[in-house]
This record gives sequence, structure tokens and C-alpha cells, in this order.
Amino acid sequence: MRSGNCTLQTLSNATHVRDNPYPKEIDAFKWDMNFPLIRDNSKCIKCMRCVQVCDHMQTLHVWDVLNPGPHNFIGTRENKPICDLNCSLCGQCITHCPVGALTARDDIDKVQQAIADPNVTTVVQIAPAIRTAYGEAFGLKPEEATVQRLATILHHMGFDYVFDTSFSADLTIMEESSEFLEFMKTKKPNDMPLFTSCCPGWVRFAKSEYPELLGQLSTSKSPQQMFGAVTKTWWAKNHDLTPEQVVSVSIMPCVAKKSEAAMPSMTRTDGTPDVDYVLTTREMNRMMKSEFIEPLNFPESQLDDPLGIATGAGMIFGSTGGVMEAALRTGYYFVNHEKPDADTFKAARGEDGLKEVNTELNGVPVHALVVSGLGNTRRLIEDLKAGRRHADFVEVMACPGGCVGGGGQPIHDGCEMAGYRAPTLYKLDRQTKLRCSYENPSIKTVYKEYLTAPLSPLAEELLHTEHVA
Ligand code: HC1
Ligand code: SF4
Repeated sequence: MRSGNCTLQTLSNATHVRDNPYPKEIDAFKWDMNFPLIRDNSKCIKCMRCVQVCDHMQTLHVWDVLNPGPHNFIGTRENKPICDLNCSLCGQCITHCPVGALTARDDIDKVQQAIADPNVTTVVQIAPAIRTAYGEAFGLKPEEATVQRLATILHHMGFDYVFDTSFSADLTIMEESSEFLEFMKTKKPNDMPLFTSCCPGWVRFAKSEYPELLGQLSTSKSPQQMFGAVTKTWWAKNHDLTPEQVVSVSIMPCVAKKSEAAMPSMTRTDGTPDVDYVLTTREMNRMMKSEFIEPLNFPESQLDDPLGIATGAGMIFGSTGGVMEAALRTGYYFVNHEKPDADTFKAARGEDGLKEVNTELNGVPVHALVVSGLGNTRRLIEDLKAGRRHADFVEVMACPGGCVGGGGQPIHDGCEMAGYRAPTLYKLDRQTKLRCSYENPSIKTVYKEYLTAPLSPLAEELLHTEHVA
């Protein structure tokens, strides 16, 4: 899976090392191949990067050196089954592995079967951070790797409808901003803040490390899941389709999104999941390569209506700080009934692991924090719990730099790519006429025709969830 993008393979080729003279060690553990993260120790070169990233960057200690001595190997802590450990599925061990020993579960076959099935309609959503990264595997410049070009390619590959997760990011903002304003009505200065919950790596971390905080997480579902919920109800009904006739696929920069889609709480009462399959950016790129697609041979085309329409606020979600900035833009409108200058909350931007935005909503001071990386998150939570810091609203992203640096993105050995990719999202935001989620015409339509208003009973039923350990 890493052929052509493997440092060991490159070095072996350069030094004419053609075979492995060492006896193959017996793999000491059986891997659960249904788990979204896969370890293949026959490829491991024991560089210990996964151990370092998990210990120091993410503070989860999932990997360890086992069997000390000449037959040591890297495995899970205490050689436990991976699903019994506190893995957040951030996928940072995958993007930092110099060979192909760590990968994400491959779900391409299931998606290709759905595309080939004449009895179902396939709908694909493209996450905000994909537009910053898919072209890297093809040598495209950021301005060439547009989401409009990707829309043409995905149609060519057989998807019936191509939509944008940034649309449902706008929907998440409508719900989450409303939820935050309600939260502020009763919050006391020293109470714990409201935390965003769109990053499933962070939600998994909260469940395993800080279950006492789960009641502080926003109940608004992530954009991926809101997209699925709206597609299988309102959109399907408008197209005379039942939920079973729709296969909903997402392209995500993230490994944890595979587990989010499979959570029982994200399955509808009729038993069908809101999102059927999640492919990472790397899987989508492999699908494209397997069909010999050269992206520059494909013209740009508009994403499909109405779930392909997004504002700049929905696009910046893919970078650390983007969710907070989007939420404050709409929160400002909700309390002041006037459009904010879209750059008012730009303190949320940048690659720092912890950022502050101090503002006022309706005369009430709001202290917002933005954190990315789970080690930074752990330090912040300890500070909040000890009263060394206070906040009203906190955005958390498990991956350093946010989804642009996600564990499902293309791998560039030894390079941290988030700072290179994020400017593309902010450029798109600046170039977009509508930069606040409440301005999205499709969002207005879905509330008018179906949901009525943010936090309405139907919105609560479809778009909100409870976080339980
Ligand atoms: Fe993300 Fe999100 S921004 S979590 O990083 O809230 O994966 O891109 O799709 O759902 O919109 C990821 C990115 C993504 C969700 C949105
Ligand atoms: Fe996934 Fe983004 Fe969270 Fe990383 S930051 S775990 S890519 S949602």
C-alpha cells in the first residue's frame, strides 16, 4: 500500500538490496482486521516513530517495545488487543511510519460494489480538508487540485451525486452556535466550558481519558454525520428513495471517521447507518490511481445541488480554529442580527497548538480557546480542571493543525503538512462570497422545508447525539 511512497523501499532500491536475509519473525499477535487501524509487523523496521508520536505528541502510549532482548518487536501496550486500548484513531502513527507497517483499514471494495449495484444510489460527501491534499499524490499545485475537479472525477468513477461536507459543516454551526448561546445563559464563570465534538479522535480521547467531561461535549453531531442524517431523510424523500436505497460514502482526511460512522448511536432507527462507508484521502487516491485517472485531464464542474453548496465558514472547518471562527461568526449574527466582518475572529487562525479568542456576544464576554493535538489537549484539560485556566467554549482537534494534518491524508515522510495545507482553506474562504454559515441558501432551505429551526424537536432527533463512555 505504500509502494512508491516508502522510505525503506527507496533506500533498498538505491542500494540494490533486493531481498531480506533475516528469518521472518512470527507475528506475536493476531490483528483485528475490522479495526480501522491495521498493524502489519512483517513490515515494521522498529524505528519506534509510532511509539514516540503516540507517547509524546498524543500522550496515549498505545505502542510499546515488547519482548525486550534480541527478539523484541513493536506492539500494543502489554500486547493487548488494540480494541481494548485507548487508541484515539487519530492515525498520526500511520502518517509518521516510514514504511507500510501501519495503515488504515481498506474499504475500497465495499464502495466499488455499491457503485456497481444498479439498485442503489451512491452519494459521496467530500470533507473540507480533502481539497487541500488530494492533488499531492498526483503532483498537482493547490490551485489545480480543486474540489470542482474532484467532483468531475468522482462522477466519472461512478458516484451518482457528489456533495460537500462543508455544507453540513454549515449545518453543524447553526446547531452548535445555538447550543452555545443556550449554554451561556446558565454558565457560571468557573464552570467547565462547552467543547466542540466534531473530531471523533477527540471524542474517543474524552471517553477513555476524561469520561467525567462527556456532559460538556456539544451534542451537535459532526458534519459527516449530519450530512448522512439529512441525506437519508430529507434528501432521500425528495428523490423518492428509501434510506436503504441510498449508500452514503464520505471521503475524509481521518481514520477515526470510520469508527464514528459505525457507532450504534449514528445508526438510524430503521437500522441503516447515516454514513455507510468512509474512505480516507489516501484510499480515494488509490481508487483514482487504480482507474488510471490523471486529474488534469478532467475539467472542473459544480458539485450537485443542494447539498453541495457551502460557505467559507464551512470550508475552514478543516483547519485548527476553523470551527471556532465559523461558530463565532454565526453566534455574532444570532445575537446582534447583523452580519459580522468575517475576519473579526481571526485570532483563531494559525498553527499554534493552543490559541485564544476573546470577544463579546450581546455584551457578554466570551473566552474561547482552540487546541489541537491530544498532548496539548490533555495539558489544557488539566489546567481547566485545576482552575489555572478558564474558558467558555473550546474547539478540540486530535490531529496537530486539525484535519488538514489528519491521519488519513497523503504521507510525506518526515514532513508536517498542516501548515502548508491550511492556507488553501483560508484562501477559499476569502474568495467565497458567502462566509457565514447562516447565509448558505441550502441551509435556509433545509430549515424552511424540513427542520424548521435550530434545536427544534426534529433537529434534536436527527442532528444531535449523547456522548456516553
Ligand atoms: Fe474534518 Fe469535519 S472538519 S472533522 O476535520 O468537522 O475528518 O476536513 O470532515 O465531520 O466538515 C475531518 C475535515 C471533516 C466533520 C467537517
Ligand atoms: Fe480526524 Fe480531524 Fe480529528 Fe484528526 S483532527 S482525528 S483528522 S477529525
